Formats: sequence, C-alpha cells, structure tokens
Amino acid sequence: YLNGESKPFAPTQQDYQKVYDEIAARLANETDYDDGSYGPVLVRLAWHASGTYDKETGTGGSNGATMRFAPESDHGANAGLKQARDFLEPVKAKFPWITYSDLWTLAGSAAIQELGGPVIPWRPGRADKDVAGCTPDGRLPDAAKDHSHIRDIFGRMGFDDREMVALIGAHALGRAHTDRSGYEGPWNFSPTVFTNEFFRLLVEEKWNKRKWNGPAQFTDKSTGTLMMLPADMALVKDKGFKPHVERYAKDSDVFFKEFSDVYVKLLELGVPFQSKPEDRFVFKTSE
Ligand code: DDH
Repeated sequence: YLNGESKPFAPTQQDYQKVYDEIAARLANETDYDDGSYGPVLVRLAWHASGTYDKETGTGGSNGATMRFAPESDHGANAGLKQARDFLEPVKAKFPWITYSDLWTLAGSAAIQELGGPVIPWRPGRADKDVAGCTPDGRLPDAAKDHSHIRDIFGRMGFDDREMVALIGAHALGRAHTDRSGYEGPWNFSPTVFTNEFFRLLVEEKWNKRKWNGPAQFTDKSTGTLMMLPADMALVKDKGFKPHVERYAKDSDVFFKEFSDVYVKLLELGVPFQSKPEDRFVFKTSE
C-alpha cells in the first residue's frame, strides 16, 4: 500500500487537514508570483476542473482531473493553469494517497479560506481518470460574450441566475494576463484578498472601453488601472443578474454565504460520493 503498511490507508479528516496545511504553508512561502500569491490561480484551477460539467450527459466536472492531459490542458481557457498544477506537485508528492481531483478541489477551498474568504466545506471522493476522460473544448465561458452565453454555460452545469452571479464574484481575486487570455489587469485593488469589491466596483465605478490593441475590455474611469471583461459587464446589463450584483455589492456577509454554498456545489458537480453532504469537512484556516 501507498503508506508502506499492510492495511489499506483510509485517510481521515486529520489527514486532509495536513494536506490543507501544506497548501497553506506553500501559499505563505511562495510569494514571488503575480501579486504575491498563487491563491487566485488555484481558485481558477478548481473552477476550470469543475466547470466542464454537463448535467445532461453527466460528463466532465472535477471527478477525473483530466486537465493533466492534452487536449484538455491545451484548451485556450486553461492557458496558465499549469502554474497552479505545478504549484501542487510537491503537495501530491508529500501526500501520494490523495487523488489529483481531490487535491485540486481541496486547493481551491484552501485558497479561498487563506485569502480571507468564507469557509468552503469540502469532502473527498473523487477518482482520477485517464486521457479518455478529457472533455471537449468549449465548455468553459468565453469572456468576449454576453448574458445569454453565461446562462447557456452555467445552465448546462445546473446553476440559476443567483448562483451564476455569486460564482463570478470570484473575480475579486487575481488578474488577467496578456500571455494567457489576452486580457490584462486586476478587477480591484486587493487581488489577493477575497472581498465583495468586484461587485461594489461594478456598480459604483464608471467603466469605459479601454483604448488599446488587445481584446475589447473595460477600464475604470477613476484610475484606469482596473479591468472588467465584457462577460463581467453583462452582469449589470441583464435584468436577472443585476439585482444580485447589487445585493452582493451592498452586503459582504450575504455574498460570502451565497458564494460558499455555490462554490461547494461547483466543486462537487458530477462526483459520485459515498459520503453525505453533512460529512463535509470544515478545515482550520492558518493563523
Ligand atoms: Fe474567471 N477569468 N471567468 N472565473 N477567473 C479569468 C481569471 C480568473 C471568465 C474569464 C476569465 C469565473 C467565471 C468566469 C477566476 C475565477 C472564476 C480570466 C483571466 C478570464 C479571461 C485569465 C488570465 O489571463 O490569466 C469568464 C468569461 C467567466 C464567466 O463566468 C463568464 C468563475 C465562475 C470563477 C470561480 O472561481 C468560481 C479567477 C480566480 C481568476 C484569476 C486567475 C489568476 O491567475 O489570477
């Protein structure tokens, strides 16, 4: 067996907490990256691993970690996520009993908590698949598109309007990179802290089309240093989405609660758990 003992190793919540702690320690130590944290790109890895889910066919989702393989690793939407996968390799080496699918989703949960976000209860149960499990290209959202595209993509995963808006609030974290998506810049001034700033700025700031040679994106009138994607702006143009943007802009607690619920749901799409929802672990955040 993997742990060198004669009985099969059945990891407990404590064992998974050790994995969490290792990820948290690496996040604290590896600050020579982007805005000082790998956290945002870990959140995106967990999302892109999960967001391929199709409720009709039951295919895709976090169960499989098929982004390890081409063609899925080469899908345009996944550009840059090798940084996140490589960041987690030493964790996998230290805890070889965890599947990549569990590790990537646990890392998403850990990153949100370590960056000051809500608790993201998590449970194990994902198995890795081989290259044959790769999902077709085109299942993740296209930033150049509008509200109807967002509803198509997230509707296919089984989410409603409120859940779609809450999920996209993850754009409080991180930034766009010209060498990955072609877009450029952070959504707010604290891209390594989980907040409701994305929504507040979406509502309160004036956003103009950026004048540049890159893809169409928006920039804030006040400083010209922040950005919104066309798909972000769709959230304030659409009647079904906008009320939720306004609720989250006004009330950070409500956003944290609703984000936690929907991110948990995202990470569990299509996973054949033996455990029950009430068996989820709540990990201790580092000091
Ligand atoms: Fe996103 N996202 N995302 N996103 N996303 C990008 C970065 C990050 C879209 C497009 C982009 C979600 C939804 C959408 C994060 C989390 C989440 C980038 C920039 C693009 C483009 C990539 C780059 O250049 O590095 C679109 C379109 C949608 C949509 O819904 C219509 C959701 C649901 C999440 C989530 O986590 C639940 C995070 C975090 C980042 C920052 C990554 C980084 O490296 O920093």
